[in-house]
Amino acid sequence: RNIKLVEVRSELAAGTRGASMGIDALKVASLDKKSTFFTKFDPINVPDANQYLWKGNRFPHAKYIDGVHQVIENVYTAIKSLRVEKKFPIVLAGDHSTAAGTIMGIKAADPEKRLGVIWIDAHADLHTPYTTPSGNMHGMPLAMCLSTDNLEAKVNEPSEEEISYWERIKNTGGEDPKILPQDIVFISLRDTENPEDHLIKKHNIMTITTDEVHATGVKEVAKKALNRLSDCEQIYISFDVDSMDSAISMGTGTPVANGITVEEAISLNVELIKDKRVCCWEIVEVNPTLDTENLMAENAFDVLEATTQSLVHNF
Ligand code: DIR
Ligand code: MN
Ligand code: MN
Ligand code: MN
Repeated sequence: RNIKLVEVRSELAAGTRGASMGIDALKVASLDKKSTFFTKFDPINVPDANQYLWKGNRFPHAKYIDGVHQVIENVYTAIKSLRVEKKFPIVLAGDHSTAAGTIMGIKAADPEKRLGVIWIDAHADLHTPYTTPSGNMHGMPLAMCLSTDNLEAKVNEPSEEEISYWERIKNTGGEDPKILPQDIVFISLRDTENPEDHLIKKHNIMTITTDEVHATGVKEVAKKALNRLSDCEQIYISFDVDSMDSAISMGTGTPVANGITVEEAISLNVELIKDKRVCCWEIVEVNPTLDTENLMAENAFDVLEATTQSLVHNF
């Protein structure tokens, strides 16, 4: 297929600084591994808004939401036009918030097609400014796409300005929700807060645990996830590197124990991307400033390279 590499160097929405360097750490990893991967693609760069970091944050329940809004609009525009041209975006991003722009762009290019999401992540990223424990907007992209405020589980009192930016973000690419909650599948989810659990329970969102991946194997898990999305005509896969176990993921902002292995991550993504409905794949949250060696990026690069190879070989 017609692959287009997309680079998004935003780190505004992560709680720890440094995720904007994740893409370059992946490139260093590819050189150390003597891979020609990055010579094969001519990437496009989506403008970030990391200059907002220097102005300081004035939004406690949605940090840097003015800049985050700008980057999501940029990603939305880039992904929409790639999808209109029937390109397959492989997105390399910093913090996970920008995945909302990716989803909104995919949806806007084919608004009549039902879009499923496979979210491989330790976290559910279902927070809103009304529920976030941290104010970090990388915990919010799926709520943006569901267009929910989750007021039933409200814990914060966001300001008028925070709400006004939040409304604008949710309405990027149109007011309707971009996805249905039943069209999300979580894999290796293991670090959620009560307001997220509320949504997962209320909408019966499928969650495949790490133990299930270990026990039944990657092929069964891939089949189960893809079957759940049998009514979807398009599928987007979002791979947050913190889905992998904290033993091999120090180089990410929020490592969590009991994650999948790098081998499982590779074969899972290789398997999933064989489904012809998959139209975009994204990898996020590598932060080399938190690593001693470039181990996180090296593991993440192996997933990126193997997944892309699977995509190329199966078409
Ligand atoms: C937590 C952590 N749920 C929060 N979220 C992370 O702050 O919203 N998402 N790390 O990737
Ligand atoms: Mn995430
Ligand atoms: Mn995560
Ligand atoms: Mn947490």
